[in-house]
Amino acid sequence: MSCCGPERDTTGRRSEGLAGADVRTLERLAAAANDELRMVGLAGGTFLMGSTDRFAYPEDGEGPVRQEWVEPFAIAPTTVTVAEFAAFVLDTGYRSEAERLEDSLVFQGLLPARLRSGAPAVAQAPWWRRVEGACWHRPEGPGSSVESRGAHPVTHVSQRDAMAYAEWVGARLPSETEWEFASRGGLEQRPFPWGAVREPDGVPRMNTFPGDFPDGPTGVVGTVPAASFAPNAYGLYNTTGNVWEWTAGVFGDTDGRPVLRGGSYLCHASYCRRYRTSARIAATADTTLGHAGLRLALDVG
Ligand SMILES: [Ca+2]
Repeated sequence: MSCCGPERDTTGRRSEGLAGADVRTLERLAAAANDELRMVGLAGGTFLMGSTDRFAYPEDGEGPVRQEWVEPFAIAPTTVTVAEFAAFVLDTGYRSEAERLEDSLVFQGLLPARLRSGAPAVAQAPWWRRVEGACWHRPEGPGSSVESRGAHPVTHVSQRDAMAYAEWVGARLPSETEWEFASRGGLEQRPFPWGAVREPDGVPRMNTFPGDFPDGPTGVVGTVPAASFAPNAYGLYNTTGNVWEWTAGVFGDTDGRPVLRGGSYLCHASYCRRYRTSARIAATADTTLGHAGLRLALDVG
């Protein structure tokens, strides 16, 4: 288990549904969502995938560096937003995995004290709490709301939820190779989508954890709008930081769990350097997390 990706414990859960959702808020968000599929077309080609530099985690399978080929494809400039996911759910009645299984994993620093004390910690990553009722429209559990977060990435979606959304749209998840090709933005063997330096001129280029992880944040912790910060040279926003992104890839030859890429608002230089173009984690397809969402891809030609 990775520090960033605890997984679902699936013993004895029932399903419930959209009960308790603030449907009017979701309708308002959905009405404001983009209803056209925005995609960036990429020509594909060869590139050097992976990393063995000093930032890389060999145990994650970031290396070896190898030449890979990608066919032309298209990928979304941003992750899917809360508003876009709301449109999907209202159109289809889709019940997300976190709603069916009745809980999801939330970073403890986002929880009010009354919820934090009652939410079990994940053994190997105790800053993650299993919160009953947490889901994409209640990201911090009962009493929380996405009212002001329509433009933020949807979170608490499993890979299955991500695939269901993609199917509704007529798109798909990117392969891991496509994701990395797109995140690198044409740069060769650079850890960040903009280059070699994490914060050029001391200015943050992505949404990561501010201050000391996990208990000493010096700023706001959590998602920011999906189109925050400058995009990379291909026009993609927030591939690194903000939320992890489900891909269609699997972690390894003997580990069939799906791969997530890009790191999140919980990454921090002092603790977890997985906010890089080559970083990867795995989680079971039914895992839902408060720092994981999705980005769509599409075949072209
Ligand atoms: Ca990301």
